[in-house]
Amino acid sequence: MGTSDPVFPDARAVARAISLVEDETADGAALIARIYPRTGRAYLVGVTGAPGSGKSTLVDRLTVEIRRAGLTVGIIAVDPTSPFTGGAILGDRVRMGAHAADNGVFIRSMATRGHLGGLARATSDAALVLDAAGMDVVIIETVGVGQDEVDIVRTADVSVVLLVPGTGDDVQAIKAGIMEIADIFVVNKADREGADRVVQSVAANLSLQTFAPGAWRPSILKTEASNGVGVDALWTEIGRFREHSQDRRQARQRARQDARVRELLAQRFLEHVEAVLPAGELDGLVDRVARRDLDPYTAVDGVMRQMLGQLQQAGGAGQDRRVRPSDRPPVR
Ligand SMILES: Nc1nc2c(ncn2[C@@H]2O[C@H](COP(=O)(O)OP(=O)(O)O)[C@@H](O)[C@H]2O)c(=O)[nH]1
Ligand SMILES: [Mg+2]
Repeated sequence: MGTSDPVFPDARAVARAISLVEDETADGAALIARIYPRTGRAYLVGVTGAPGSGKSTLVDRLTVEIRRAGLTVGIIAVDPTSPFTGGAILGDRVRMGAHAADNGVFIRSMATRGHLGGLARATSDAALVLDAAGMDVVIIETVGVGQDEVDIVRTADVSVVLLVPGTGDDVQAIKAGIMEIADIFVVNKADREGADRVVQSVAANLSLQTFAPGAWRPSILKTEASNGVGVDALWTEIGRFREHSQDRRQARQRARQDARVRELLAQRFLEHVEAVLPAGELDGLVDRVARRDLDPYTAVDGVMRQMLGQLQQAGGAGQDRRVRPSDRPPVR
């Protein structure tokens, strides 16, 4: 893995870098700034499914398949609840065991809580590190709950959604809005009773959707991850999707960055406000809003005006710095 790369001389350097960006330190931000120009090469695979659906097992098998194709693999597992891995740290060790002698594989578990800028931010920064470290494929494994996690998988280059028989998963997926984000459905544990029913119900649901001519129609595959059955077909299918979606990959990458830039802007602006407002002023505003003394919109507008006033002062005349209406991003 990127042994000639001075930023990441070894796996330990990669691990340290991920810790830096995970904790959202100033050093982490500086690191991202340094490595960003060399990112964008890795192919991002999002894998989601309920706890116990076999994500980790499947990802491990898929990794073997990808290594066989001569590519390097970075794995980010956002799933410390798995009974199989028994917690993040142990999970890393257990899983690294299978690929221990292979420096073309890097596995990292992410805590699901405690990220200042949110889980999606921490995960995509970790993915950038693995990308810059020269990983050809970066797999992000998440439990498909919560908007954060759905977002992570939705904006990957390819989204793989795992379903399993016997859990009403087919119905759940449709409810949770996961149908819309899947590029490839995988019915894992196909050795179990009812796999074909899941396939049929997903197919039935897809048949109700309309697809533009030439648009990708999500495929449905069956796997037995624990036996390695169907995993090669999944890798082939990911390749087929990659071919098919070459033009749209740029758009997805842009969507990923769009979310990141806006999120970061909102967060940094709030940090700025908290740093420059006199101590207690924001809390005072919140108190007034709580007392119904002031409505939240007026409160925020007031703060905005105060901040923009400061910016204009700092920028002197600042006329040419102002955003022209045509330069403004579309309102969302
Ligand atoms: N019967 C069967 N069990 C499987 C299959 N794939 C994974 N498992 C088992 O399901 C359990 C949960 O797997 P794991 O990969 O930890 O699921 P995760 O929580 O989604 O990451 C483990 O005991 C696996 O051995 C499969 O295809 N068939
Ligand atoms: Mg797991």
